[in-house]
Amino acid sequence: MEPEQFDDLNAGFVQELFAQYLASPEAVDPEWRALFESGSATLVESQPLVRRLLELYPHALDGGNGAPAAAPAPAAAPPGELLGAVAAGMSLVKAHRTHGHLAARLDPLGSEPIGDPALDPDRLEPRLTPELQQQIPARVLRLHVPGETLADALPQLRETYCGTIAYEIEHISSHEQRVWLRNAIESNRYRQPLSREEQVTLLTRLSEVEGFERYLRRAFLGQKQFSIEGLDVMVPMLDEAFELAAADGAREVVLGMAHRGRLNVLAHVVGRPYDTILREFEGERVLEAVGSDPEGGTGDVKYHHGAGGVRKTSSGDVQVTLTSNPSHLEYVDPVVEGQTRALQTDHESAADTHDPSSALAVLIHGDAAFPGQGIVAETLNLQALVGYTTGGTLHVIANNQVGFTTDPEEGRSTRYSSDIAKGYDTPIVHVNADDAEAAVAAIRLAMAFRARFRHDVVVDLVGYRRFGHNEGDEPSYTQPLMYRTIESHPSVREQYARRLVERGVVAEEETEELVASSQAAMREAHDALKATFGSGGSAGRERRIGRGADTQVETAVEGERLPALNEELLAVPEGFKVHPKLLKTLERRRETLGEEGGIDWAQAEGLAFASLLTDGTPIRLTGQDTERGTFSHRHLVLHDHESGETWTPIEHLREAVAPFQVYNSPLSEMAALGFEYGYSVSCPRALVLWEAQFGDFVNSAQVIVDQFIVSGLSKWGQSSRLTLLLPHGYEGNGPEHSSARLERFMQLAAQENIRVVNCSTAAQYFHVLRRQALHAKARPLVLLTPKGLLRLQGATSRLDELAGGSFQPIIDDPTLDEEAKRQADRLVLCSGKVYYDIVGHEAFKDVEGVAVARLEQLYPFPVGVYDELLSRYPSVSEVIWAQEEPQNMGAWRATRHRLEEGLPAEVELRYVGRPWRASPSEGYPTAHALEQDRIARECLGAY
Ligand SMILES: Cc1ncc(C[n+]2csc(CCOP(=O)(O)OP(=O)(O)O)c2C)c(N)n1
Repeated sequence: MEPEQFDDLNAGFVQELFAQYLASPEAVDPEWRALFESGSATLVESQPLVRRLLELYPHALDGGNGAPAAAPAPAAAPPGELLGAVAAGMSLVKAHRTHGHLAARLDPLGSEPIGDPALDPDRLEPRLTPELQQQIPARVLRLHVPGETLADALPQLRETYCGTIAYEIEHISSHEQRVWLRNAIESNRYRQPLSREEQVTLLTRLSEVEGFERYLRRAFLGQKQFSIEGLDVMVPMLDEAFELAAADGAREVVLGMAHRGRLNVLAHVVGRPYDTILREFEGERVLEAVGSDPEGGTGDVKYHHGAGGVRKTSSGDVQVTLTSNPSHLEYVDPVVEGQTRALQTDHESAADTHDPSSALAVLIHGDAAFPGQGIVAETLNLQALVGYTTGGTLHVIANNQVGFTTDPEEGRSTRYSSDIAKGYDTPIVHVNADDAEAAVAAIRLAMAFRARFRHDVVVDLVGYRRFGHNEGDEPSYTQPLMYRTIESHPSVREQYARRLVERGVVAEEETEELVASSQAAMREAHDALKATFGSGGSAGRERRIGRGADTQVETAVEGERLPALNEELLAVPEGFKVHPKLLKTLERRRETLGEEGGIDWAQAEGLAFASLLTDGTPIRLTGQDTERGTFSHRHLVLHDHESGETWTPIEHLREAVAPFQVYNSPLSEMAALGFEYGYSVSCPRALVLWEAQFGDFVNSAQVIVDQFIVSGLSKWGQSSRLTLLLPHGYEGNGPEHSSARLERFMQLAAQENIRVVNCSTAAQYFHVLRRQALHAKARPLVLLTPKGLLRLQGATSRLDELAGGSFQPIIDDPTLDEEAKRQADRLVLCSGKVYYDIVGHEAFKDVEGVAVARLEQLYPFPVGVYDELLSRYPSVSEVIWAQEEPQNMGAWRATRHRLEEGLPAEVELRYVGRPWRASPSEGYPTAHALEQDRIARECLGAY
């Protein structure tokens, strides 16, 4: 019942009931009790209404039935005043829950919290004097902190909400979650005192963390280590999180983080041996990498490398993966999510099942990067989407209150670094990094919330940065006051040691020994490592990037399988009503298997997918509007025309032995692509495809392309068979819907890091998809896909072209016989849709001596097949490279040397295409048509 409805009721009656409720909540009918209790928050907001009730019935509570005589009042306040006081008390409770964080002691460096007047009982109306507070029963306020009256409870409430932990939970739209959180927070369920053993373990861990950093700093003066100091407690927090994740059923944890504290996390959380880390400081790995091996990977700096390790927990072993990441802050976030999702998914059966408890994603963010980088918001937006959820990510903001040299006031428009997460219904726990036990408690609450609601949660760990941004920086140039404070500020280890000594848990000398032994462990590992120097080295060599001729991949699918699969792809349950217009289109997919052919792109794609699923390749396809297809061609997911129910035939193949996932993605490129990259890395045998709405939009994900997809192999030895479907082609739709920026991928292609394909028939598409899934060597594939060609009759194929044959890197001119080829004077080579513009031109039929071939695989350039092609054309005097992109774009500049290399000296190589342009294409359809016409005529020599 809404509070507004009070007006419609007999207010006197309500008031009487309320008085009864105050005296003894159980005495009131449950329905009314529920009303008062649910109204407790709204009552606070509607104090004027309570006041109005009192104005209307000033004496209603004076004596008689239901007078609040049972209130434990030392000197009972007049009932009217008490009612107002209860409302004010509720206000106070609500203020603590909502704004308590403003008064919390979160800053280890001691800055004063700003506080909030709503937290002050003296500033409420009526003023909540201690006497009044004593008359307000705590349970009426629905408090979970201990105490009989508000007077008893208020200090606890303050300590709970305004101590070294603070909470932001009241923005959450789920009532259930808010109630759960209030209860968990106020009852201190996750903030119980640590046992002696736990306290000693915590101190030991802090000693190891500090010892590690100190040793490195002394041994490798000035080398970058991006010390964790000031946020040391992050390591025991992660320990706790992994322990709790394991207890919740996790067998995998995927961790993403930037430079800050990474080495410490590698050593202590992932379990990378000290000597491996020390070796990198000694420069060993670098020397080997640079060596004499031209095909070696480039490697990466030590604080970008990923690593894996097995952690023992009391609930069993957990595989921990720290994901490799580039310098670009936060871009690893969606990658981690994709990896985690892949690990949570069962790829061994056709049913697409996903168990969020089986793997945990943990993201550690910088306090400047979290609000500053848009990829964070894109990633947060994935959390509850059915195709993307990982059952809640644990976010920890490693908040050292500075970003390089930038102060928070310069770096964000919000009070907290974490504020953006509030928009995603995420609870936020702020904690002072100098209170080690509180930090562990924050993790306990966060992990319990994740386990209960499978939802993201943020822990904002507020600490400081003991040194400069890196070890070469002098921080007091830019933050002089802060660093004056930090200079004399004891470490969290020192503070906790003192606390434990005071509590009598450990002796002073023991705390010293803990530090000494952690330093000794480092020294021992270092000495042992040094002893190996000059002995030929025990370290393994850097990886070589595997190269060599493409192995042949069998992609044909024998006779009967495709028609059978085709039938299944058209099957819907009894009574399911496909849209009548669509039904006609789909039914044509039966006829196309006949002699006449006509298998188009979408049908070829469906058959490629279906055949792979029945052979055991898991498939995941995502992108904006991908279920239907931007160009309304795919229709993998059907919608009942009357009920709106959906049916996805490809998910129901009788003989499928691997799952198929298809999801419309959110309107994101960066996070959406990063997610799929991560998925493909963690499940390398799956065919993972991401489709851009138009190819142009892939540059919204440029960092993922540059920093992960094309260079991950070279930097980190990380391979993937991720496939990018990028609609590309000049069809007069203007500068933005024409180009997938092929030139970018061509520029980024080297050392066989990726494959770039622009195929021109449905059968080629079928074979290249299957090749991509089945190829022994996993590499990302950039596949330019068509728009107009999706339905062009000339680009369709016959069943026998799918059932036989394989992907052709070059398609020779199909209109000429061998003799005509021998006689040809000019060979035009092009790629993709422009082929149809050239051979479809009105002048084509009258042209003689011109052959038109298609380069279907742009990278790796098919050197041998190109040589064979040229050998069939001994008479050509010129070879034309034709493209519809401008000369500074498309494949020309990255392919030219390959084309020239194969040509005899007397044969000229000529460019035909758009001239150098700042923008990919004309804005006006007429101008476009003129350009296409010119390109075709120039190729054909028909002016
Ligand atoms: C996308 C991106 N832009 C700029 C940088 C350069 N950079 C490296 S660290 C840093 C400051 C990061 O501050 P914060 O997120 O608070 O993390 P901290 O270093 O303080 O732990 C900047 C700007 C970067 N690495 N990535």
